[in-house]
Amino acid sequence: MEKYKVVITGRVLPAALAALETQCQVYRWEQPTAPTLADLSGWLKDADGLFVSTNIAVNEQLLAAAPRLKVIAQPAVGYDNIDIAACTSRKIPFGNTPGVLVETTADLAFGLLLTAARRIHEGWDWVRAGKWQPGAQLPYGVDLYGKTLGIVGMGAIGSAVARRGQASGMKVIYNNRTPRADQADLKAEYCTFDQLLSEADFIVVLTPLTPESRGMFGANEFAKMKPTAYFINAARGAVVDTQALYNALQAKQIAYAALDVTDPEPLPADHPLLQLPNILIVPHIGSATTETRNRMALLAAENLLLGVEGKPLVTCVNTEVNYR
Ligand code: 8YV
Repeated sequence: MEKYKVVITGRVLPAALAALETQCQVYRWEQPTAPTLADLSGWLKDADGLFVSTNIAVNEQLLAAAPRLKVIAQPAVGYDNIDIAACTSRKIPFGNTPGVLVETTADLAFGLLLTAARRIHEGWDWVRAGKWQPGAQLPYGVDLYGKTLGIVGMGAIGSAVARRGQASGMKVIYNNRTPRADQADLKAEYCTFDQLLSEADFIVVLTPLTPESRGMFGANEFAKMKPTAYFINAARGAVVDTQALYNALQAKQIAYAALDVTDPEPLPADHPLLQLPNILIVPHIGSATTETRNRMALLAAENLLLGVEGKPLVTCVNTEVNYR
């Protein structure tokens, strides 16, 4: 029996690769930089499946180069790089990996908040630099207890961050496209975006990147925040106007930022954000634990294998074209 042909856009964890290779002929981009469409088009022309392990734009142009494509899978919950409408009009189901990364990503988002608030990273730098001397004092951090945590984007990860905030004695408010009736047990209060901006001591952004959310944090929004506000972004860099964030931090219009995601990514080593004293940045590691990355890769591989066979994907975004 002829094997299904699958294109993988970059690195993939061994267990997922092994799963794919049981039933598929795999063509994998092995260079460290992301492939261009031209790099992949020779393989795409007779590919049955596309496994997007390195972030590339999946758009009409790419789909046109892949006339046989039956499924696309990506080991991530976010899919702002995928033109879902284009996939749907070609009747290609797209599978992401929600669920399996929720607690891990919430840990990182809340970890960033706690690290910034208590200056854990600065303390470590300080000790290592030999500054822990009699009489010397690292500048104080701020308490979480009794403060207001404002969550923008109350999906599964937002709810998991809310639980962490409540365990630390914080009041939780949130803004979402629609109030979440199922969040009653969390005792998180729905509020308008403007109210959240002006009332929260810590703002955690977990909203997906969409045309509506792109640049939703700009100069006007930072101006509405408290001068003591901490701004944490674990969503996508482009939800924020980077220049406006830089200006707000430099002018001390807000107190601190902690970012897992930036625009651009990767952040160049000479980027102005890195010169600021009141910022903490980590390199998009929200889901980056061994256990979670394995779960994500295996779920994406499962979706891919189901899709090439014309069977329903486990986690499909455009459910209207999922196989039945
Ligand atoms: C991914 C993420 O691992 O799931 C997401 O949307 O941002 C991360 O968990 C990252 O996009 C790399 O695939």
